[in-house]
Amino acid sequence: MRIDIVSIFPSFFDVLDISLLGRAREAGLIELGIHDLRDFTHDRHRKVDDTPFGGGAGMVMKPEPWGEALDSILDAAAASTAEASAAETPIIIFPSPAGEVFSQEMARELALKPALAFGCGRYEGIDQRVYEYAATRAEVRLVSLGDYVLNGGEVAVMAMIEAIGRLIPGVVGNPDSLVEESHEDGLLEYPSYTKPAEWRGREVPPVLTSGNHKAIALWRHEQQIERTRRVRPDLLPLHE
Ligand code: 6GU
Repeated sequence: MRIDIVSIFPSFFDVLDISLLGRAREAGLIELGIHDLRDFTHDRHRKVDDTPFGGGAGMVMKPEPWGEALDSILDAAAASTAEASAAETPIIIFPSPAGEVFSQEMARELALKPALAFGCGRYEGIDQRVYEYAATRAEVRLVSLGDYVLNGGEVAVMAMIEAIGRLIPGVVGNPDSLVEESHEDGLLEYPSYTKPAEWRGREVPPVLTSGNHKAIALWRHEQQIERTRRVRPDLLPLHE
């Protein structure tokens, strides 16, 4: 998968060099392009924001640098896949608290795409015409992490890339480890234990050391239901 990111803090994404996603990049499973929005300005101060028309607090990101940044990414994608036409056109994702809420289901859907491009806004947002222009060239989605406010899209994009990246085939070494996790089956995950069987006076639930695989599977499922009912009852109607 090809992933492009536009941000005024490109070094924020240096951490993608390490850990699981760093290895996936070395293995050629993920190709990453990080772009500094200020490289698409032409003034001495590399200005990317301005005051809002109509007044109000805060600054709005100017459309011109965004237009050039998006053109650069989309033109490069088109050139590299001239024969495959629209197949490799990235889905453009703008992290935004005003977007649809990110989910495991969305991560699964996006992990199947050949290319994604993330546009990280700062300040009070990006000039609305940028979203409209982007939508003339590609599929555009506004995506939120949840009902709280971050200063900019960078942290949200990091979270999305980690959730999506680990679902790309080959990125996680043992794919079995992907299935028994919170949210994969719509429930929270069951509690896990490892050795020693007793630690600081606390014993592992006896069923786990019984060797009875059917009883273990049943116990784990009951734990999932109980935990989900207690912490996230909103998830349960799917299962009852
Ligand atoms: Cl995606 N961006 C910002 N700025 N704030 C958020 C968010 C995104 N998701 C939740 N809060």
